[in-house]
Amino acid sequence: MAVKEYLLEKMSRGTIHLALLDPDKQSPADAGAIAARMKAAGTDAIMIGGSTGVTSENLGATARAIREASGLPTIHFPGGPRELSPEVDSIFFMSMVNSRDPFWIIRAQAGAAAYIKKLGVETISLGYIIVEPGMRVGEVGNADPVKRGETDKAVGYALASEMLGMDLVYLEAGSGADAPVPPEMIAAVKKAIGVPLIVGGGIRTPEAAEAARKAGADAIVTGTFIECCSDGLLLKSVVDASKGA
Ligand code: 1GP
Repeated sequence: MAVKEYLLEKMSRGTIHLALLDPDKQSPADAGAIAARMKAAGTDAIMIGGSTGVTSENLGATARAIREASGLPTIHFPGGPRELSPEVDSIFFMSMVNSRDPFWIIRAQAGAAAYIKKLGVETISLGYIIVEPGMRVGEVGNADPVKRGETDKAVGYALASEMLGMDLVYLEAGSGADAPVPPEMIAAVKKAIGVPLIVGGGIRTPEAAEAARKAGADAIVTGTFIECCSDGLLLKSVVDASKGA
């Protein structure tokens, strides 16, 4: 089954959990071990990416190790147009819709599209909205972050993404954010759009995951937490809270 159909089918039955691994932060073998641990904890797919230090080589090697160790679908979460690999099952073909720089809105994608088509990697389109604090990805992407109280602005970007034809919308507080996207913002965006909503950034407790799920997130992403924590029960508690299990 194509990854998009796999995700849509799962999300039609409830909130899913996505684990994010940065290929620049550990060896492919270690990434494989983490992916296997996350599969045991109940995660649904593995996103692979980071804002800096990702190359086609470490991306490809990491994707291969994750596939072999866990069998979970891999989704490339690109930090730029140069790191591409045929080893991933799919790619979030994303636009940072609130970037100040046209490069991150459409030019990077235009530069990479023909090569991605040649590689034959499945693309899943995504409107990527940076919410403050935005962290490193907000800086790298020259974002004009949506402030935590600017719910209407988040709704506008999300709805515009859907109207432009995006398969998914992602509300991103940034990796390592001290506070995740506010539940009120998640709820308002979820109410406004018809496509699934991904939420990530700063989610590292069962309480935060549960708050995002109850507010209406269709997919919850955790990155930093799964890279730091090797306690299977703790990992499962966050995955379970994400999925309402
Ligand atoms: C970043 O939303 C993801 O793109 C994950 O953030 O590392 O804070 O879990 P964390």
